[in-house]
Amino acid sequence: MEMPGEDGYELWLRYRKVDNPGQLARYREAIPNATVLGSGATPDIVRSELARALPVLLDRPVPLLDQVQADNALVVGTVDELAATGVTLPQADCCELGEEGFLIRSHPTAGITQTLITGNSWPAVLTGVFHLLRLLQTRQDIDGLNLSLSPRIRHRVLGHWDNVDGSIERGYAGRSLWNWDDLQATTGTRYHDYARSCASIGINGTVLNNVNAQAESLSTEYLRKTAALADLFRPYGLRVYLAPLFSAPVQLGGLATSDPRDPVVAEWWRRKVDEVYRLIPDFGGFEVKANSEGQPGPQDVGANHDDGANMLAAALEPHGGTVLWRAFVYDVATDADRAKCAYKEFVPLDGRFRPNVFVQVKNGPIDFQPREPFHPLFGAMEKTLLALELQITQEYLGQSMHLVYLAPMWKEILDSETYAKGPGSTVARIVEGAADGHTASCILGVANTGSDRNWCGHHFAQANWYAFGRIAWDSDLSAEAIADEWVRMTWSNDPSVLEAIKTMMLGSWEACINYMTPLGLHHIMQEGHHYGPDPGFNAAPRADWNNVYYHQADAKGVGFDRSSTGSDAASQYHSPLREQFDDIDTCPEKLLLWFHHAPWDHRLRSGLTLWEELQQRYDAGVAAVEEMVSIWQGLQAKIDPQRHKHASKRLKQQLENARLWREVCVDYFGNFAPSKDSWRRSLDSWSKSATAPNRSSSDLTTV
Ligand code: GCV
Repeated sequence: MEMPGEDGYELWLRYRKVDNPGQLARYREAIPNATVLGSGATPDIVRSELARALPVLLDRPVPLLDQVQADNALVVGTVDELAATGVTLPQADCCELGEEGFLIRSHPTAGITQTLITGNSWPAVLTGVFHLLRLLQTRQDIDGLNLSLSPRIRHRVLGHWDNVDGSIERGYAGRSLWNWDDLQATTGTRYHDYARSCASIGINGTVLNNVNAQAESLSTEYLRKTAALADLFRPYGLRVYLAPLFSAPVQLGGLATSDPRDPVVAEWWRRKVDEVYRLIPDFGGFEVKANSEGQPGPQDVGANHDDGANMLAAALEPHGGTVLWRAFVYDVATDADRAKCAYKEFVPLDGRFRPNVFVQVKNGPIDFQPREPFHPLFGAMEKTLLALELQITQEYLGQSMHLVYLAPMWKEILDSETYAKGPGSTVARIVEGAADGHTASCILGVANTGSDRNWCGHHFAQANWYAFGRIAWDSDLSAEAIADEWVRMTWSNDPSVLEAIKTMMLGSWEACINYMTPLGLHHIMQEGHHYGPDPGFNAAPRADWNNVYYHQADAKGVGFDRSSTGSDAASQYHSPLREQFDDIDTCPEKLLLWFHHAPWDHRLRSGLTLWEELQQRYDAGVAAVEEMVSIWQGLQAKIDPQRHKHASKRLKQQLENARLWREVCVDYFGNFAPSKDSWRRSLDSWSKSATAPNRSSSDLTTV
């Protein structure tokens, strides 16, 4: 019998009957009923989630009891509420949880074993409830549970690049989720489902608007709309943030300047922030893009980043708000190598930011490329709070057309040794604050959500939203473990489906690198929309917007020389990395062309020359996508037809694109390489049907 079609709306919160009879019996025995203590919006959300999930998972009614009785099986409440029923947990256990951690514990009492879910706040308890449901969804053993889980990063934020007109910058899944036109009137289910999904993976903040900001986001009219969303999101533990336009005092306030050193400007912001907090008492703060890609900022009036960030921070500080000041700057006057600019601008400011300012740094020094080394600011500003910015939306990685599971990339970054304080000072430990003794910490992911029914355009792009939340909560989780959870929850617990999909996902990032930008190549996508290949692009108004700037291919070789014979960006890293990156023989091959202009006949560890290896990588990338297509075809009978067909179409498109990337890049670089013949050998076997993608990114949301 054919399975009913599914549209992907449920995401990973896809509750289905536990199919293994033994496990089902065990779960039924453990959870014959549930009791949610307390009253209020969040306890009600917990009740409704349990009422939605348990009867389906256990395939029978699971009464939600009002009262605490001796035979309560699953008891959910805060530490204080549990204590009021006579269940007192050791003080040390409760303190350890902090405000957001939760505890799930099997608790033998009066002849039965209860399962307790508790925490010091209701949002923490809600996260715990989702965790227990995840254990059921992924068919884990729930006997003798004793889990105490707390996040190591305090602010775990989604950044939406959504404009007030409903469009999304770098959005590939339809229009904005926020319907600004009738926000106050509407309390749509979709808002709740968004917040619910965030809560289920521990995301606790959301920046509602684009960092390429519009002044009107701070107008009273929009603040009221923002407050309506904040009210909806609050019970889910989700705080809203905004991205203000730095020159709003001029645009919105009618002042003559937005100079942060001017007391009139500071006062304007203080009043504006007070207004925000009157409407949204738990407002998270501001994410600011200043003096970057044409956005206004303090440097326009001769002030600097610290002046701007601190002025906003002073206004937010009495209310407990935070500034996320982005370090995505690359003024050519700072350095001719774009990769060096942020470090040169920000390192001299270390120690000058107020305690509620994060300098928010992208994972790599250019711009969310398929692979970059970690940003050298990590490990270079020990007196400053550094937030890590990741991009969930796949701007440079095939957008919502390509299946690319990003957790392995994020893990590579987080696990990178910076050597700032010797071994162990990884990017993760710096972001968590542990390496430098900071107690505040923040990670932000640029969201990939939109109005498409399946939220993310590609069913598999949902995995990246999920993985962001899980990694933000616990950066020690492996990409494989997260994929395992997500596949079980989203697709199936059938071992053959699970293993097949995990194989596709876990190889997909390296495949994408190989068919787009192997060996450290970067930024050779088509101009503007960044979708397909265009390594020869050389018509931009500034050098570092041209693709030829990034690969520098010539008769001698290819790659950007960032060693000491070139821009010396390698020296922005700590020893021993700087020496390792500096030397072509010790530089990791995955970053070879990032740091070196390598000769075409340079020998790689495989024994191949650079030119041969480059072609081999392009071939490997295409072959990996062919394999993904074939694995997915093999799953047809085991996946619902609607989602299978949707993903099939996109995988075919991905294969076509991968072949095109190979053809265009090998052809282009072949013009510089010593012998074209060596690659022509494989040309005949390539698909000739591929055509250059000639579409705007908005066309990409439909298959
Ligand atoms: C929001 C890249 C993107 C821009 C984005 C910018 C940023 O340059 O292409 O769309 O703007 O990064 O992160 O500010």
